[in-house]
Amino acid sequence: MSDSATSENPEHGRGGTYSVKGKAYTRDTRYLTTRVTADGAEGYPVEPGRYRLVAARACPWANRAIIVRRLLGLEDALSLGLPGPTHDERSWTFDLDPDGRDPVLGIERLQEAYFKRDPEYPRGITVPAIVDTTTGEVATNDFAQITLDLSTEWRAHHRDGAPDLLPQRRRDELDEVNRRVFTEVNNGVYRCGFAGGQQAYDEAYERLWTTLDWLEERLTGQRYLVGDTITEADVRLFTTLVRFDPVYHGHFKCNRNKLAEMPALWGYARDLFQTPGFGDTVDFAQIKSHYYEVHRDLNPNGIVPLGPDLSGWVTPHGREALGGRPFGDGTAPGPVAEGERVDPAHTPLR
Ligand SMILES: N[C@@H](CCC(=O)N[C@@H](CS)C(=O)NCC(=O)O)C(=O)O
Repeated sequence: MSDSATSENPEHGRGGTYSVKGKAYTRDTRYLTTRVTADGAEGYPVEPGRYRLVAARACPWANRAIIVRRLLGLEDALSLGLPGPTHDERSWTFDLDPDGRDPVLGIERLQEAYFKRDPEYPRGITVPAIVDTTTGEVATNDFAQITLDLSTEWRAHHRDGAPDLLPQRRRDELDEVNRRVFTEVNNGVYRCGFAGGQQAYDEAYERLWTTLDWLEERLTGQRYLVGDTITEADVRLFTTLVRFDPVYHGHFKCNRNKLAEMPALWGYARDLFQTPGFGDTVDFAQIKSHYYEVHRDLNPNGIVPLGPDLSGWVTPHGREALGGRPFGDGTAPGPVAEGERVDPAHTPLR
């Protein structure tokens, strides 16, 4: 199954993050699939300054887009709107912005941009979403396609030295790894967390750990997931790994091991975390606040745990010994753009 496949599963609700008693969790993968493309064939031509990426730091799917935008140096071409970490059943809100409004879109709730696109929009008001600032409407919320298009359709606006996150000669392997990582890991942790019964949970847990063991083995001998440079596959795995011990291990019951007990995966995750463009997008406080406060069906009193200790994220990982060229023929991104820095109290990076 493609990770942007259409599904007509009647159990899908708004956004898809909920459990149904006795049932396996299924993700709603019906999106606004119009794309922002260089030729504008779908009504949304790439134009620097025209679109706003709305991407909560808390959300793993949105975090992908924030990382790719930064690695490719698209900050000036595509602005970034950051809703706060929590949302109610109606929508994500811009509660971190002055007056509770996104300074570019002028809206309080992301829902307003979805309703501009379709006043009857029936599904989840999800991040990431790319909003057309000329109309105020959501152009796309197809998270899997968004990052691929940032690499390909937005190429003319990449920074000098932007890495090739989708190397053509490795494309088949990349797609295969991405497919497995999506179904078994990115979505696999949700399948554990939102399982509606013991059997569904047991099956989800087995599937998750089968693939985490496969990844542990694969990453023991190689620095990155596909080839010897950072690719889209690393971005996709990283956003799940960085949430693993703070959230998925406890809240989603993915608790055979902590990430920190898987030597290759832990080294790999720390290596990426310490690479410009990865850890500097991660806000651990917002991540914890989102999951523990929003999923009241799993955590009725909304208590946000104080742990775990995050200091390990900045310890030496030794992965350089495996070789690899992080940015291939490109270069690391420069400092984080003004106004986009993660609150220093929410990260161990200094
Ligand atoms: N919509 C996509 C990915 C994006 C997504 O789920 N984002 C979550 C936050 S991590 C969201 O916006 N949820 C709001 C909702 O479900 O109403 C999916 O469910 O596969």
